[in-house]
Amino acid sequence: MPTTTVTDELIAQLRALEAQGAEAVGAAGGAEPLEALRTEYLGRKGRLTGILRRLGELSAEERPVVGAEANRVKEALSALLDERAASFAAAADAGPGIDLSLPGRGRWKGGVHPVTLVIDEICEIFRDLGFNRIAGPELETQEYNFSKLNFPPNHPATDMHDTFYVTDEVLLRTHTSPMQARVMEQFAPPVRVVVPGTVYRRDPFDASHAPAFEQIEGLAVDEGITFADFKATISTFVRRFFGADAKTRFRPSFFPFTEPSAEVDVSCQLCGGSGCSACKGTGWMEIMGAGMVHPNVFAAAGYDPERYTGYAFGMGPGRIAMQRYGVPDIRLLYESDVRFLGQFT
Ligand code: 2U9
Repeated sequence: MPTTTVTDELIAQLRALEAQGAEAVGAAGGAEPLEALRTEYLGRKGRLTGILRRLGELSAEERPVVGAEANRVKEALSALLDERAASFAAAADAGPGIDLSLPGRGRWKGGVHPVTLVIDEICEIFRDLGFNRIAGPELETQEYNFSKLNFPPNHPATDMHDTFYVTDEVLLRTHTSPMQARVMEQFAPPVRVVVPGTVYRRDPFDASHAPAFEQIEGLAVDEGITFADFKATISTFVRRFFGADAKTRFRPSFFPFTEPSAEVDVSCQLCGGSGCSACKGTGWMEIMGAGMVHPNVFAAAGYDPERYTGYAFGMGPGRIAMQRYGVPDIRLLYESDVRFLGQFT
């Protein structure tokens, strides 16, 4: 059996020191404990020096062998200590109070606003029914917003209390209908368009009113379009949007730009029509106003009212989004609170 020499013993001790030192450096929690390790292992009174005290027991031939190994271990540990110290220094430069053990932050993912979701879905259904999606200007003239749509000159909607005027003639559109008048002036029938967009009214900002909100209007004009076409198109839309079991109800109404006019209800999505608090016990939810385009509106746009007929409708996608997603206060739609909006991603 080979006898263990002092040389073997010292080299074994140096290698054990290297392994322990490497492990301790890896486990160090910060710059200060790291510097304490440097002193403990490589300092003047440190553990490496402790091992080298026994060099005197070696012969002149053996001493350089152990000395060379001691230098290698010293350089290896020194490099590990320097490397780790540099990484602590870089973290400290990045800012105070950084806790490297914290898990990474989740990345915020943008979502689609619930009103945009509803607008896109409605426009896609009407696209399948042959309607083009268009947009128009938010600044409009009194003429296109009111006069060309058969509003009488002193209609209450034209009042300063109801409409944001920029000048006597220019205003923030109160509905998307002016764009439909512009479409009729530009294109000969047949016309089928849906116009989503933001509209403005001087309403107080409360749980059920907003001074700016979204609207989608539709217009179909051709020879021979009847009220039956209108009812069939809207009933098809209702079944596609609200579900195959949804029922549609048409009630007489009045708008300056349509004659006859109607309001459209859909059977309540919560109670199925039996009556609940959401539909105030009626079993129905109002979703749109509509009607056959008034002959005066055709005449103002340059369409022959004797030749062409058509229907138009308007709805509020914000209100529909509130019904669909159970949003109790319209202000939630416009406050850009990511805790609310994040639910729609
Ligand atoms: C032209 C001719 C007729 C569009 C119509 C309504 C009835 C209507 C409201 C629903 C809720 C607006 O968002 S809302 O506040 N709209 O009741 N809109 S008929 O009629 C037109 C439009 C353009 C040239």
